[in-house]
Amino acid sequence: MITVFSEDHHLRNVRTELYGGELVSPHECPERAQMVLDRVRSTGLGEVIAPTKAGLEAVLRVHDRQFVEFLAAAWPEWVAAGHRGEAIPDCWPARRMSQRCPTSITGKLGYYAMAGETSIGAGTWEAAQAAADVAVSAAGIVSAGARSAFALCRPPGHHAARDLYGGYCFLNNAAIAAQYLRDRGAARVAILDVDFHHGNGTQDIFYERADVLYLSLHGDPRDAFPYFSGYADEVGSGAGHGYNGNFPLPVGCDFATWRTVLEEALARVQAFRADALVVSLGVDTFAQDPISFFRLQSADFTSYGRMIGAAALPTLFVFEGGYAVAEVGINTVNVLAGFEDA
Ligand code: FKS
Ligand code: ZN
Repeated sequence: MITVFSEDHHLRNVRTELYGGELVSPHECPERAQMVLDRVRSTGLGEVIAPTKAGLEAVLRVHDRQFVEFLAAAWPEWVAAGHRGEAIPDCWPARRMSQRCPTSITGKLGYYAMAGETSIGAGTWEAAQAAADVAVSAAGIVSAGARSAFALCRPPGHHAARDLYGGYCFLNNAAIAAQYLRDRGAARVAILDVDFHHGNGTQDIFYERADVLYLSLHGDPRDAFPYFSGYADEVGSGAGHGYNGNFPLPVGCDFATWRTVLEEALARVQAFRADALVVSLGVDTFAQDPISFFRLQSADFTSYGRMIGAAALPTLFVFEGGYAVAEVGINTVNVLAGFEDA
């Protein structure tokens, strides 16, 4: 399987994440991608190639232009406002407040953020663009006929909606890739989100559409980020009714339970008769993950990679979360190796 990777992910290297009332060193750090790349190489998964710089065309198929312009200008505007720290929102358009976008950069941050932990710094926008390029290039490989490809991108994407960033995400790499596959001729694309967290952004982007099926296994939003999305009764609306499937799972969920639910999700992918599958591949379901509460072991990642492989669809893996840095490469590549083994 070809891996697409850009060194430009290093440009996303902020110092702060708002966590537990403190500014901590971010869980979503450059070492994560390095660990996965090292494991891709040491296991001989396949060739590693750089993306082609695609520009914003594919991004704008999914994201609002004003949102993209906001992301591109956020750091310079924050610096110009004279702030010393990294850019973090501190006021949101909550219930019964105006939903107009302010002129002030602090106001804009609140307008476009779905969460407050994710600092913006120098290079954040450039890295987010590189991640989208990685996803688009990898989607191009699948749409050209490859059985699979791996988009090793960071920052991750599945919390980013048409006009929202947060949860470590800026551009929705998986959604951009899925739309790209649609635009290149796949009539039906399924997105299977196995990250521990619900991909609220991906759900939102495709919520009213029947051509892209979104299915997600994740920590129950009553207990887990993003808290306000991911309930089982969110099934899609309008033409998209029935084309969104959420499987919220409880604290301590082990592989025996998780794999049964994955079987159910894969059966829905088959019933949908998908032409291509995009997997939002986060490995924060791992028992030792520092911010999550499922109990998968490293060998379980190989097992479920085989299950995904057995679906026998052209498959694009898009890297998302996973914060047990020492094992993030092992667990991620276990999924890919299991897939190839199927
Ligand atoms: C819990 C705090 C949660 C934010 C967690 C973000 C998770 C990001 C992710 C992604 F794939 F996008 F990277 N803070 N008390 O893993 O879903
Ligand atoms: Zn996650």
